[in-house]
Amino acid sequence: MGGMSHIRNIVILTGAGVSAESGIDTFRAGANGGPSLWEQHRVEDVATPEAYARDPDLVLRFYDMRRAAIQTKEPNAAHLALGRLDREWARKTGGQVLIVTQNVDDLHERGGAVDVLHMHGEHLNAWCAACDARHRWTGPLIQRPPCPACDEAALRPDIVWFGEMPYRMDDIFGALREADLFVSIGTSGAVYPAAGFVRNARELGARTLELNLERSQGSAWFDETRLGPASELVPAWVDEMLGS
Ligand code: BJW
Repeated sequence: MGGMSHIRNIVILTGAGVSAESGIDTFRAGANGGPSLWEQHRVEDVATPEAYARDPDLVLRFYDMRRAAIQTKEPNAAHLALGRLDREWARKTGGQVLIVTQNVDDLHERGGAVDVLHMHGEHLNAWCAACDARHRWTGPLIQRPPCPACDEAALRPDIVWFGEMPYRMDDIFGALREADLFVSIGTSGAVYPAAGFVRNARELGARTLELNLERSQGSAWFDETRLGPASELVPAWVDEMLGS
């Protein structure tokens, strides 16, 4: 990429493709993003407030299973490279890196990243619908444990479902306004508002780069696209950025 020396502030958007090589399934399979199935249910039918109201046991069972599964997974070379960039970029350039992830696993943190914004929530949090408290939570929720703060049995996964407002949108747009470079890694561009960030970033004057196994739905909005597995593309790009 030319003009690298002008780049100070970087916003990185990550999606399920970054964690795929750690053994965590992506949401949409195939080139045109057909939905993946879980026990005959599309993710669009489990990850909604309506599904939770209709059949809470089904939804809690789904998230209990996935909360347990991520704790058996390890960060891969892409997470480790992004962690290195996050720790070293400010010292090297005086600029800032913000990792905005749609992922609800904790592999960026375990890969050494410091500044991670989880716009779709986190598997390892429970949120109390009665008192609004959040608690780090590694065990199951299906037995309706009481909230440690208010004692109500109203804990739900701290996950942003379809129709709910993603977290910290003001912080994300603040960072996009300051960004010189926007990089999208391993996301299909199927889910809004994240899918629109490339357009927003571009209109706000940032260069835009996509790293993905195959082109995303918003691919035409990127100045540059590199195709391949994240575990190879991301370390190579981070080496370029850090000049190492
Ligand atoms: C690799 C790789 C490798 C594989 N290396 N790459 C009509 C039009 C526009 C919007 C809407 C609409 N109808 C409804 C909406 C809104 C809706 C939406 O977008 N729906 C779409 C289905 C159309 N969005 C919402 O409801 C959001 N809220 C909202 O909009 O509030 C109002 C609002 C508006 C404006 C501003 C602010 C607020 C909430 C969305 C919540 C999403 N939640 C989920 C589930 C939670 C997590 C969980 O249950 O575990 O989040 S859905 C699911 O999709 C998950 C993901 O974060 C998200 C994105 O998926 P992602 O990460 O892109 O994964 P995949 O599987 O789609 O793609 C994987 C990619 O990796 C592919 O590209 C592969 O090529 C690649 N890959 N292996 C590199 N080794």
